[in-house]
Amino acid sequence: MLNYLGLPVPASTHAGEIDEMIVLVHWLMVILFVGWGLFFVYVLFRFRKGANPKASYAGAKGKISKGLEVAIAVIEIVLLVFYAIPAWAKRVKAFPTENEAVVVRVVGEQFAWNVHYPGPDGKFGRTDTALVAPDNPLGLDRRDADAKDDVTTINQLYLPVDRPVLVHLSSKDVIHSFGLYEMRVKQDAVPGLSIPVWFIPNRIGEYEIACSQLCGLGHFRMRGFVTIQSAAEYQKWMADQLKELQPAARPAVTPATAR
Ligand SMILES: [Cu+2]
Repeated sequence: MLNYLGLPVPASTHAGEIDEMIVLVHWLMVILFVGWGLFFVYVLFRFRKGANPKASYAGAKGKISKGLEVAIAVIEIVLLVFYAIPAWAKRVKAFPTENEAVVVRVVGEQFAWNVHYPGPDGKFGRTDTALVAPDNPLGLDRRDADAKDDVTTINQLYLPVDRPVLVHLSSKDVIHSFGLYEMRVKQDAVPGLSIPVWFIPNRIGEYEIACSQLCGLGHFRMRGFVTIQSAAEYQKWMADQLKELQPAARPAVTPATAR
């Protein structure tokens, strides 16, 4: 049934679990839709005016309808208790530790995703709304010791494959929603809150970050990318970013352009 549903490729370790639940819910809905449809047609025929000139006000008395109602309720309880609640419990309880995970801040704004890596020291530098500027959308204070090695990107998240990722999600203005469809991740980004989200990407490739919450006129272009790389490629990317932060590595200003 998975193929018929047209779901995006699963690219995280928990994607299979979510898909399994979606498939089960769809099967239940198919059975209910067909069952109720057939029952409706049967009732139209069975209780037609020609055969029942006088209406019965007592209603159905058979045991089958009661039995069916109970059976459907039981199936729904099973889906909730054995699939939905355990899957959600893992999302909100079984967080990876900051040591084993790649920790990153993602801050939504109208209409972009700002990404903030803590750098080799593992500490996010100080940010201040007073420092927010077109070339510093996160308001990162580069004078802060913890901020010196911080790496920032816009609309582009790089992550290594097969390692837990811990995203601290926030927003600068309105409610956005961080949607990684292939990773079966979706979480609202709320101003004033830092909401943790975690997942383990397990498929190398380039995917989209979609804003899944109508957040303003430019909502349609609030689109970022997440690139899942091998551990070596990710290390290299990070090393390149850190190199760019070194003042010495910046291209020297020639006297001609300095004027
Ligand atoms: Cu948005």
